[in-house]
Amino acid sequence: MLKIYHASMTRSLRVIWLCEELGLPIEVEPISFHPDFRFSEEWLARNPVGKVPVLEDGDFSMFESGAMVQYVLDRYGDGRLQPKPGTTRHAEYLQWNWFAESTFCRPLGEIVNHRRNFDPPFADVVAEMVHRSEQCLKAVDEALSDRDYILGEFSGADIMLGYCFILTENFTSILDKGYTSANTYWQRLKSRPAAHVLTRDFAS
Ligand SMILES: N[C@@H](CCC(=O)N[C@@H](CS)C(=O)NCC(=O)O)C(=O)O
Repeated sequence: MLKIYHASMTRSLRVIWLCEELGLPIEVEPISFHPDFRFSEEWLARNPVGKVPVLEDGDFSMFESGAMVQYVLDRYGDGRLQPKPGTTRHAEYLQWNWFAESTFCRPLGEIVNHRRNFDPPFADVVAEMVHRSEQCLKAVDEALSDRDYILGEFSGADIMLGYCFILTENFTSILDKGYTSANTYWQRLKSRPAAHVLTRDFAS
């Protein structure tokens, strides 16, 4: 059975949500997000930079949430939730996956890190990262002007983007600045039956 090491509000939610969408059984192992644990020898052996999440499939262990989503889909998805590899549709799917983690989540992650590590956070840095996040939100909003999901039909790319919206909603107020298509999309994602796992408390 797939085992996902999970800390509240972290990118492990992507894998948990994906498995719920696919109806795959999964063991969720709640872990401490405290640096003492994340930089312990035990955790660094699983994630060499002390980050969350980690996925195990039997003896195999991996880090990087986007790679996990792709692995689960390729291995257990039976062609669901992603276009056929090698097609331009699949290229579009990859584009949004990478956009989600390396372009949209990047400034959002810096906002989170600054709030956690600096008291007070560097206001100019946070403002710049909010601005960068808003550029990404605008791009998603525009792409969604004629569709319900980022590729038209729901796919793994929506799960990748969905995590960006969790951070956007919790750590910025840019969703309040309009962006109707993006706001409607986020409500649509959250109302999917499988998305109940996003608010589940796995620690108890
Ligand atoms: N690209 C990585 C990012 C992992 C990441 O930044 N995880 C966050 C939690 S969602 C974390 O562990 N942050 C701690 C830190 O950066 O100090 C992935 O997708 O797994």
